[in-house]
Amino acid sequence: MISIIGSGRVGTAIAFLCISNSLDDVLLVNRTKTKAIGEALDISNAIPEKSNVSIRGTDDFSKISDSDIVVVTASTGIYLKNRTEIMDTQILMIKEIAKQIKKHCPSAIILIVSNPLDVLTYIFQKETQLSRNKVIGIASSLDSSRFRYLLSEKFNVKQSQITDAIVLGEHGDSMVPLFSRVKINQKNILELITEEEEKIISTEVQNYWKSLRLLKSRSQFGIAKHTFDVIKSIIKNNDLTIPASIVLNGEYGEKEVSMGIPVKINRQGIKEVLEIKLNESEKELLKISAQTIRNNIKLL
Ligand code: 2OP
Repeated sequence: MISIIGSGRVGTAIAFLCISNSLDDVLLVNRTKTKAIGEALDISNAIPEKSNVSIRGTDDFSKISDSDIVVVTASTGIYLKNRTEIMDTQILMIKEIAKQIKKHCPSAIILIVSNPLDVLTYIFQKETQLSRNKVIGIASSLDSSRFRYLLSEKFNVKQSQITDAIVLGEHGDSMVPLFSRVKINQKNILELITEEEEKIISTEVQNYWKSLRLLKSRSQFGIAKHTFDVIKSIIKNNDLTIPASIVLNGEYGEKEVSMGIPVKINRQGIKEVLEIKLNESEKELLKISAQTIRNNIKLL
């Protein structure tokens, strides 16, 4: 069973994908019980005819006890300028959720989607003391999609013509799009782009979510699909290599922080942390990103 904490736009979009693809039973958990039940009633109608999956809504945490996977999408409010704006209340919330998960389903794999993503992933792992391989923050794969999209627009090519566009580090202003690896039609992008253009694209990737705020209020489908892909890889035990946030233990020279780095995911959660080659300026930017997240953790 997949439990989804929070049945707002993101939680329900993830639930819809899981149910319409018959992945597994889903439980929506929300503070407002009627909202969870209502969303479940709606999404129930997307169950394929011959499928055995079901979806229910509740405000009762004890019902998550059979979960193999718990996805945390809950939010205590709206932030407009920065994902750390409502950090204090988000921290209180994640600590409460951590307590409930520890009590009811301590062997589940946990996917953190709420913001500030890296700080919450770190706090959750520290609070629960679950294996770091079972606490995965989903965001850098979304940021990587945005990077790929923006490059495809700039170079007027299809997204499929762009490979190895990866974003690492914080899901925030210090995120690090890695230009050195990107290829457009097999050709290294560094032969096609100036440093000035790199800076512009980096800023656009960082600010992508703000455009969504402006144009449609909240991001929803992109993050839902990336989270669904991770759930699917865990349930089907198919290796998936993406950048995701994990508490680091010396990888990339970092400790006492969670941030987006390339990982391999399967039924065990994070099966492997991958250390890829970065150039000197990327290493430097990643260090700054890790420090930015650590500074936020220290503020608590
Ligand atoms: C996003 O990047 C707001 O973190 C959310 O879309």
